[in-house]
This record gives sequence, structure tokens and C-alpha cells, in this order.
Amino acid sequence: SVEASVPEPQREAWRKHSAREFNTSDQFEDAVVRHIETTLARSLYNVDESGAYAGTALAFRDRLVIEWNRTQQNQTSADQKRVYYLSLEFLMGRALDNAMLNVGMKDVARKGLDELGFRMEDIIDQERDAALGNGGLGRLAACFLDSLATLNYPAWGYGLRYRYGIFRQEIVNGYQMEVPDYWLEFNPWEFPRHDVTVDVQFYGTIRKYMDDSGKQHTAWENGEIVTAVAYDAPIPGYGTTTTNNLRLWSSKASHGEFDFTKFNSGEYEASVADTQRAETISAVLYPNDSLDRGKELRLKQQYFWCAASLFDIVRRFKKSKKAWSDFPNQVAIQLNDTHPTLAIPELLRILIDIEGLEWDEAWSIVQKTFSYTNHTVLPEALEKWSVPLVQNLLPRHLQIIYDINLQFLQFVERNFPKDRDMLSRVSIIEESQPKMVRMAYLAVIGSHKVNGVAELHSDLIKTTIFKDFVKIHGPDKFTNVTNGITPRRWLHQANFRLSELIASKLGGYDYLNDLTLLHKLENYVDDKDFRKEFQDIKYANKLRLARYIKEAQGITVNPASLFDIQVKRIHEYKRQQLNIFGVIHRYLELKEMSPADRKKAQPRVSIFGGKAAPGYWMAKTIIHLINQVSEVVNNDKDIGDALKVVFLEDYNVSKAEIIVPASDISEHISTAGTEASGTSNMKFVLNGGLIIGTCDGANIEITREVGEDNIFLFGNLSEDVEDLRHAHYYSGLNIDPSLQRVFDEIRNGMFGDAGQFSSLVNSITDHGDYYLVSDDFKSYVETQKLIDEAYKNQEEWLTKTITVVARMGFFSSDRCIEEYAQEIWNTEPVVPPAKPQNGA
Ligand code: T68
Repeated sequence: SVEASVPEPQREAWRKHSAREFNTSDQFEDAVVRHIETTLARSLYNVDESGAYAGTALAFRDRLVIEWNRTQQNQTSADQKRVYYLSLEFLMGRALDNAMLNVGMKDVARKGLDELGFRMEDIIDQERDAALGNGGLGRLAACFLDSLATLNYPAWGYGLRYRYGIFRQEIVNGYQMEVPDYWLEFNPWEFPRHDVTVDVQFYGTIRKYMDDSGKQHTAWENGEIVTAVAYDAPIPGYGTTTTNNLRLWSSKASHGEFDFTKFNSGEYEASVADTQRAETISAVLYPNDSLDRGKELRLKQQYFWCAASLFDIVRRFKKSKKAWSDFPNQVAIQLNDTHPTLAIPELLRILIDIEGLEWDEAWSIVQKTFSYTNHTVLPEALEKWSVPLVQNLLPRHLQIIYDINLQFLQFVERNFPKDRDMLSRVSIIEESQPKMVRMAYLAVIGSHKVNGVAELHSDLIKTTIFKDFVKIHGPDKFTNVTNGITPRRWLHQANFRLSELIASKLGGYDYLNDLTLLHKLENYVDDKDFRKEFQDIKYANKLRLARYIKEAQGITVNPASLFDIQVKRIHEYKRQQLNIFGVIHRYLELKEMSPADRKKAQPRVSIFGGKAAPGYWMAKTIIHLINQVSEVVNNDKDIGDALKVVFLEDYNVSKAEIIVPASDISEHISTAGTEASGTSNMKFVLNGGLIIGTCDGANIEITREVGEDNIFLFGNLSEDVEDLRHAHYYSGLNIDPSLQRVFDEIRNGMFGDAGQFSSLVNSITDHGDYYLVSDDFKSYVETQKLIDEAYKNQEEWLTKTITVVARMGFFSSDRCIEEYAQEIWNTEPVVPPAKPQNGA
């Protein structure tokens, strides 16, 4: 704790021995060798790259820890409002390269490692990804942590320390297989805090009682207790000493290893089983990215994490001895989607049942404290929990939810007496069989602000899922914060040569802290040397990816081809099927050409990557089709370099860092109105790739920034989607002959057993084509033609790619964080303390 302290007479000794930071490569080598020889008990006779990675990571960790402690002390004494970002997912990727960059000692480390006989790149490559997330939502949380620290906001992330992150994807005979990701074997970045624990209750009973003064109380008791143990990881900012905290909770049985009453009465196995049941809570990340499955263990995870985090936040607040009315001035809690919505009734429970506040005061504190980010309008992804399930697991919370609902519905009834249906439409409780708790409604009602993640998306939530709530609460409660990405990882780390080139023109790396400075690059669009270097960098990045493709998939691709990349979770709404049908169409056209014409065609490599949720058969079928097409096309002697198809196994953050800088074109082709924002679209463009995309999510704002001439848009607009679906239902589909041909060839077995793909093709031809593949196919294929043509003019293409990079300043996650801080959290940065001399 911050108050506990050594008495003054002994402090001198502490200061004298206080940890020293390495500053030279010599000191760095000292630290590495010491860690390898003592912490790891290895030596120069048996140290390999993994050992050198461990030694390097531990050396940098030492430096981070010093800044981290200093930051935490400084933020506590600054006594300002803290932001708590509650997210079930933090898709962090690797930490070492980022730590080196932010600590600012990468060159020192490079030299040191070289002297010890290792290559920096190989060492960085030894680290496993921290893959505690599914996709965009989890990676957004990671970018936000980076920006919060960089901008000196006092902010903590709270999440779960899963023993298994997102599964590792293996492709066997063209099919996805899932392998558990046990990532904790060696994780130098986390610090177990065995002294920071919270006991979390489940099940149990409710007792109402009256105290001596006649006041009514409610107690929740006799439940099962599971202990949450904190594991902390330092989050260093770039260009600042601010180092924030990411606290992840791990579950374990309460009261030590075993229930000793059972142990003593001979029920040894039962005791071990209890222990394992407790540990199961934080064991595994659910791998569904846009589907709500309503599993009890998932609800347990959510409550376990919310209860532990809230207890921790309240404990910290109570140390300040401030009045409860000050809570919202000290604490802002951001709910990353509805996953942490139970934090709302949990804070009410703490304030009312434990701290003795009245409902109205507690409710006002809650609403001022929370804000909620929505990431989807897809109905199947909106979280609902069955009332009987919640009743059993969290009986007190269900009561509180009913109380919130009652107050809310009474308010609605008073204000909208004529709209009778409104009550059932907006009720937190859906009157179905069984009844369901609508978590998004609870999150909206319990928050003071609700935001979408791109302009179109934020407009859509106001006109669709939250339409009634706009009427009830007024439009000001709803706002937009368009997503962003951290340029440190997604430009400087992933594409160092480009970052270096930019810095050489902009007079240094200030642009990494103010991405809008990129606009100055437009002055160099016609600069011959700049153009040459820009182009060389793109080629080198493509070469690097080509090498990786060869090594990982055994496929030879020509880096001079147009690289067309779609990497993201596999989902029908993201329409990888549209892409692969387009590839098949291209293949059929190439087959028909004369060899001379084929030679003239623009060579292309179609690259796919992404995981399917293990139970999502259609997505798995799409992966299978891509792999089958790859097999046929890549082995067709007629085709050669004119077309290659690659499915990159096990797409993750560290692979994205290789893939993203290598695109000529990337695909963001969701059915209009379905992709809330997308963030990889921003990453690709920031690295000088162009987009083929629909008018969806952040594509629209990217278009506004880069200009319509510098993006390839196609397809129907979101306002037409409903009519088109209606037309499919009542007048049938309109399948373009070119698409029909693709279907015919699939059904004729060109890509193997047609039965494997019938459900996929039939979902379009016979089952309504919900995602409008048939409506957009023609325009998609035509736009791909335009791209082939445009790419042939390499000079114009280059101008476009330079121009788009210069215009991407808006999409930094730093800008997002400033918007959240000003519009939603009402927080200020805390200036980090000056570094003391001698590194103490
Ligand atoms: C994504 N959502 C959006 N969800 O799809 C994407 N969902 O458009 C947006 O850019 C991104 O969020 C950031 O705002 C997700 O990634 C999930 O991963 C998810 C996980 C569990 C349950 C539901």
C-alpha cells in the first residue's frame, strides 16, 4: 500500500540501494546475463534464443517496474479522477518490442544483444502473443491502453487472466482445427499479487432484516465463495514515463488449496474437484466473436471479474476518505460492450447493501460513473441472460435489476402515457419463455453516455436497437467515438522503415504522438527520392510476407504481384465468401484466356487469414472452400503467377504486424450496416495500402479523409439493405450469370466434394441470401477490375498510396482517448514526475 513506509532513519539505506536502470549497452548486457544466470539458472553453455529472449524481457521488465511504481505513487498523490476500462478481452500481442520502444532503449538493446551473439529480430520473435481476445474489440482495448498511458491519463484496465487465450488455429486437410493456447508457461510481464485478493460470492440466499433504528436491509449470504487473485502487467506509454496498470483476475478456490472440512472428513476427491471448479472460471476465453451463447460459465466469468474489479475500485476510493457523492468525480468506468454490465447492479449492491446508501443516491452515483460502448447491432450478438439462470447464480443482482427496471418503466409510463407498447419494448426484462435480461438495455439505462464506434454505427444504434431510448433519455446521451489504432505498434513497430522515412521528412518522430502531422507528407508526393524509397519499402514488406508465406504455408508467391489481403475473423457478415467467389470468378476467366492474354493479366495473390468460432459451421465451411480453391488454383500449371490463393494459418496480432504492411489492397467488404467500425481497415491504409470496401463502418470516414479517388468502394448502401432482403423474400434473387457460373463449378466438384459446400451456396441461392452476396457480386467484381487497371499505372498508384498515408491522422487511438476523456469521462492527464538523477 502507498501509505506503508520505512521510517526516515532507514530510508537512506533504501535510497542508496534503490534499483538502477540500465542506460548503456554494457549495463544492458549486465542485466541480461545476470537474469539468465540467476533468474533462469542457465549459462553461456546452454542459452538459446528463448533464453536470450527471457533475459532481455526481464531486463526491460526491471526498467518498466521502476517507472510503473513511480507512476502509481504519483497518480495516487495527484488524487485525480481515474479511468477504469473494463474489458473481457485485451488482445495485447507481444510486449517486448513495445517495451523497448516505449522505454526508448531499443538501439542499446540491439547492440547489447549483438555483442552477446544474438539478433534482435530473432529474439523479438521468441515471444508468444498474449492473445486474450477474439478480434477487433479486444485489440481496440489494447490500443486504448497504449494511448491512455502515452497521454498520461491515470487509467487501469481490468480483465480476466485466462489460462487459455484464443485457440491456435491449425489447418488440416483444409479444415480448421483448434488447439488450446496455453500461453502462461513463461510470462515475464505479469506480477502475481497474492496479497491482492477478493472473495466473490455465487448462488446463496437473500435475507431481509431491520436494524435497531427500523431501517430495512438486505443481505446476500450462504453462497459459494471463489477467490480472485490479481495479476498486474505494466503498460508503458510512448515518449513518457507514465506506466499504467492492467489488472487481470485469476480464480482460485477460497481458503487455500482445499476445503479442509472435506479434506479432514475423507472427501479428498470432492475437495480437489471444488478447487478445480473454482479455477475453471478464469480458465478459458470464449472464442465466439459475434454470437451470444448464454452459457452459465460465461456469466460466472462476467460476475467474477466485475465483482473483483468493483471491490478493488471501491477499496481504492475508500482509502481517500472522501464522501460517496465524490465517487463519480474520482472514478469513471467504461464498459467495453455489455460484457461487464453486471458491474452496474454490483455497484448498486455495494452502495446500498454494504455501505448503507439510499437507492436514489446510489443510483445517481452509478449513472454518473458508468458509460457504455456498443460494438454491434447484429441481433445474434446482443447479450441476453435467462432470468432463471441469473436468479440462481446471482439472486440479489436479479432483485436489483428488477428494481432498476421498475423505476425506469414508471418513468417511461409517466412520460409516454400514450405509447402503450413502449413499456414492453424497452423493458430490461424480455417477456419471453424463459424471461430474459437484456444486457444492452441495462447498460444504457445505467450509464450517462453510450457510444458507437464509427459515425454510421452510432447513427444506426440511435435508429434501430436504441431508438426508444433516444426518445426517453434524449439524443445527448448517445454519441460517437470513431475507433482508432495506435501508430506506435501499427506503423512504427510493424513498418519501421516507413516510420523512419516519415520521420526523415517530418523532422523526427513527433508524429507518433500527433498523427495529424502526417499531412505534411503530401508535400513529398512528387519528390522523386521519397517516392522511390516509399515504393521500395512496400516491396520489401511484400518480400518479407512472401518469405513468411513460403515458410509457413509452402506456397511461392511473386512479390511483384498485387497483394490482395483479407484478414479478420471469419463471419458471413464480413463476407469472405464474396471474396472467394470473386477469386473463383477470376480463376475461371483466366482459364478461358489465351496464354498470351493471361500473360497480360495483372498477377494477383489473394491472401486470407482468420479464425472461425469453433461451433460456427458456415464460417468453417468458408475456410474449407478457401483452402480447396487454393489447392486447385496454386497447382494449375496454366495459371502460374497470374493468381495465387493463400490461407494463412492462425492469424494473430504478431502475424498482422507482418501482413498489414505488405498489402496493395485489403478487403473490408461487410454487408452495409453490419460492421460497426473495423480497425484493420485503418491499419492497412496507414501502411500505404488501398481499400476495396463497402460503405460501412469506418470505411465511410476513411473515404472522407483520403478522398473518394483513393478508395475502391462498391456495393449497396445500408439504407437499402432492408428493402433488398424483403425483395429476396418476395420476388426471389437476381443472380448474375458470372456468380451463377461460380456456383455451378462448385456444384460440379471443381473444388472437391460439392456436398461440402452445398450449405454455403444454398444459403445464398435457397435461403434468402441474408448478407446480400448476390446483390453486391457484380459491383464487387467490376471494382476488382478497376483495381487491376489502376495498379498497372504504378506511378499513379504510388501517388494514391502516399496520399492516403498522409491523410490518416484522424485514426490514431490517441484522438479517440482524448474524445472519451473530454466527452465521456471528464478526466485530465496527470503529469509524470521528473526522473530523479542516478535512476533511483
Ligand atoms: C468488433 N467487435 C466489431 N466483437 O465487429 C468491429 N463480440 O466492427 C469493431 O471495429 C471492433 O469491435 C472494435 O470496436 C468484436 O470484435 C467481439 O470480439 C466479441 C467478443 C465477444 C462477444 C461479442
